[in-house]
Amino acid sequence: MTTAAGHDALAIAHQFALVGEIVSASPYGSGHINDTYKVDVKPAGGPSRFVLQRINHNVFRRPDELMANVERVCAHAFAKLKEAGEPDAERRTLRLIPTLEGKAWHIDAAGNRWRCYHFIEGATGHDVVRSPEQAYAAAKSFGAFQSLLADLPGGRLHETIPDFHHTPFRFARFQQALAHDAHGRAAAAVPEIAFALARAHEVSVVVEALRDGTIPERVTHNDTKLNNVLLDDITQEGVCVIDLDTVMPGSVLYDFGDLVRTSTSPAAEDETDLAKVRMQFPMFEALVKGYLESTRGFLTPRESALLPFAGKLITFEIGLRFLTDWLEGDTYFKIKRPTHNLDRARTQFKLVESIEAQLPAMQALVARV
Ligand code: ADP
Ligand code: GN1
Ligand code: MG
Repeated sequence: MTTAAGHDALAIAHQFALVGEIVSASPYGSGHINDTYKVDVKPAGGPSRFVLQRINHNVFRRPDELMANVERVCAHAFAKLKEAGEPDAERRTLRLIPTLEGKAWHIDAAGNRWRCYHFIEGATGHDVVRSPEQAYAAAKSFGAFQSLLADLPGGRLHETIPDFHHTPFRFARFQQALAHDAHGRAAAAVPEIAFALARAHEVSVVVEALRDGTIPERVTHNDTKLNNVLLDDITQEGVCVIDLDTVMPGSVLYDFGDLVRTSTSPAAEDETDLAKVRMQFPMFEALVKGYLESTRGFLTPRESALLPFAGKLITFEIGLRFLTDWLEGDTYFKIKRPTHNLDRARTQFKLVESIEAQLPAMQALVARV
């Protein structure tokens, strides 16, 4: 079967070393970047579901380097969990299924890169946070993930998207898009553009701290939105961090910042009723608690002090990226309606406002704990 995206995922699934009869491959999940399919296999004694993904090579220009990173990260995380005697290690980290040729990824006739993972059963990625327990679990999991990768052997990981969280570069790109206004859309986003321009002076804080060495570079996830960690369906505990495409050198502030963006508001990322969008303090408290629990061993005082600001910065940065994509004609993020990217930008900026209003209280909380 060929999907709307034009790929015969079922045929591709047959390129992987799956035990049993492959019965279907259907679109799955709500990611904005890759094409994800759930593959069902008629059990022949083994696992019966898998995740098949086509890497979006317009976004990830060097997919082979990306897969080399993913292979290293998965192998290291799994080995460490096993070594630590984790009984549920098979569910706690992504594991690649090799191709029939024994490779970690498959290249199809059109040059697309495909990979296949074990399906993490009994756990779900949530688009919207429902309870402080979920926020706590997500932050604890991403912190534990950073901790697990702190001793990754084999040298620096590839930068799968160079300057991914370089907020000043993101800002410059936005200014370029605005100057060109190639699709005549700027007129429809006057307040959002003014909002962005008014915050130019804050965009350099984290990249400058990295540059002058006041905070360290670490191996970070860089895309820690809530739905990139699967939570146990029964206990709500964090089970497995997924979406490893952007695992690369970065700052822990990028990871904590995106947790604030995606795990404190009761509204979806693309909510159009802005009255529903706000930073809920109990969720932030839960994030801080969970995150510090798993990172206390290595986090520096300067990193801790910047956690609240990181929430504001990364929410602003992603809002800026949505607004830029809107101005550039929706070439990057998948959209489901014409104003989707503009709606997403508005939601992010509303959340930035809410964070700004509570920043002193957020900083006081972090200083206290
Ligand atoms: P994207 O980069 O497009 O966000 P993801 O890697 O996050 O792609 O995958 C998209 C969705 O597929 C996830 O949000 C999650 O719901 C689901 N998913 C991905 N990998 C697995 C897995 N190994 N087991 C179960 N579900 C998965
Ligand atoms: C994308 O892949 P996904 O959907 O988890 C994006 C993130 C954004 C996010 C916004 C590689 O994440 O940077 O923060 O959308 N990933 C990439 O929802 O650009
Ligand atoms: Mg994802």
